[in-house]
This record gives sequence, C-alpha cells and structure tokens, in this order.
Amino acid sequence: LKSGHVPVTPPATSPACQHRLWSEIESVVKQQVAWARTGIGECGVGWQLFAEDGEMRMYRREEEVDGMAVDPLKAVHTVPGITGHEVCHYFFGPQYRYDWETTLEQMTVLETISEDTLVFLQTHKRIWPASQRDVLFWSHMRKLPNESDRDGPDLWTVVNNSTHHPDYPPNVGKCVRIYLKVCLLCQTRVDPPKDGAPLTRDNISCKITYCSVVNPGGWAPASVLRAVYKREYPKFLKRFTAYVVNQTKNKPIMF
Ligand code: 18C
Repeated sequence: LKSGHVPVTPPATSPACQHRLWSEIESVVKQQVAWARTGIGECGVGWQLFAEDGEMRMYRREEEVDGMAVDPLKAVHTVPGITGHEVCHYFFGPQYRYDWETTLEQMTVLETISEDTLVFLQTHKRIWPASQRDVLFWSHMRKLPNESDRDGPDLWTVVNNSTHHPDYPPNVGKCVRIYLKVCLLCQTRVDPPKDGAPLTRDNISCKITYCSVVNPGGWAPASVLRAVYKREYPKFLKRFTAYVVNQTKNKPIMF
C-alpha cells in the first residue's frame, strides 16, 4: 500500500455508531489500520524476521513489560485466488472460528453490537505449566474505500481489541486474562485476463497484513512465550489462509 492513498478515517456508516464503545472502536481502528499500512522499513523501529515460508514473512520486536514478553508482531503474506473481503469474512465470522483457530477451547459471542461489530469471550488451550488463558475483545470488520483506484477493489480490515464486561471480570476463575490488539488488513489485487475473458480466481490475489500485540496478563517465562509465538503464528496464518482458499474455491468471487 502506498501511503496517502487510503483514508485512515473512513466514514462512520455502521449502525454500531450508536454504541458506548463506538468512539473507542473508531480511534483504535484508525490507529491500527495506519500502523498495519506502515511498511517494515518505514517506521524506524527494528523488526526482526523470525519466520518465512513462500510469500509469508513474519517479523517481531522483542519488548517486555514488567519482565513479561509483549513482542509486537507484523506478518505479511500474499495468497492467490482469494479476495480481501473473503479473508475478513472468515476471520470475523464466529461460525467459522472453530474450523481454523487451533488454540481455541471455547468461544462465546457476548454481545452483537451490529452485524460488523461483536464482543467475544474466548478460552484457549492451556500450556503447561502456565495457567490457562482467556480473552475478551470487541471485533469490528470494515470496508475501506480504494482511494487510489476508484474502480479497483476496496480494502477490508478486521480489528480485535481487548475490552471489559461487567459480567465477566478478569482473573476470577481458573483463567488468566490476556490482552490483545490485532489488525488484519487485506488488499485484493486483480490481474485481468488479456483477451477480455471473464475474471476467474486465477486472476486475483490478496495481500494480507496481520499485526498483533498480546500481553500474557500474568506470569509466563519469556523464553517459553517466544517459543509459542514462533510456532503458533506461522501455523495460524498458513492454516487460516488455506482454509479461506478451500472454503471459497467453488464459490463466486466476493469482492
Ligand atoms: O488473531 C487470531 N485470532 C483471533 C480470533 O480468535 C483473535 C484471538 C486471538 C487470541 C490469541 C491468544 C491465544 C492464546 C493462546 C494460548 C496458547 C495456546 C497454545 C496451545 C498449544 C497447544 O484475535 C489468531 C491468533 C493466533 C494465535 C497465535 C498464538 C499467540 C500466542 C500468544 C500467547 C499468549 C500467552 C499464553 C500464555 C502461555 C504461557 C507460556
């Protein structure tokens, strides 16, 4: 993405704009999309490549808060045959989550703010000897108009951000609450057939950027956490994108 071509404050057209969380959703989405659009070499911070597989590259920065690793992650990937709208649709939709999220134990939708904005409570598999983790977050999916090419496909994003819920306070049961900020940003590329033939999935690809910061919320040795990151993030992005390719291969293209 070239800087300056996409508005970082798209028009607030979602019905969720009536909700108490709306101003936070607006500001976090704006900030996270701008951050996802900043290239690896552009921001003056030292990213370290830690995983590479075909088109996929994963970078992290080692950061600690109170001795706990909270390493920011940035991953980029290009996947043929799918659109940004499709990638965001399967990442956002609760009905698909158990299909691709391998660390998930249980997922509940606590609140439906609107069709593009949900509040989730999830428990994840335990890593011995640490305590099991849970996470409570709002999730918002949004189309960002393609300002650089008005006839080109729109960009799509899903932003997940930790929040509170009075009925589900943190750290009361067996789980330690983790805190996260996640942004998935997707740009569809179209390479139209030269002979004017109809567009097929062979003519499209999706550039995916995935950024996350996860605070483990309680004691977890940095070396174990970093080993978990290194194993789980590449596994997630490869498995999830293969899932989207598989789900969409015989369906009409959803731009
Ligand atoms: O973004 C992703 N998924 C979204 C939809 O679910 C959403 C949620 C993310 C939750 C991420 C936190 C997962 C904690 C998992 C605990 C580890 C389980 C390992 C089980 C091994 C059998 O945004 C995709 C998320 C991809 C997740 C990659 C793993 C991230 C690891 C984070 C570690 C957190 C601390 C765990 C404490 C462990 C102590 C050693």
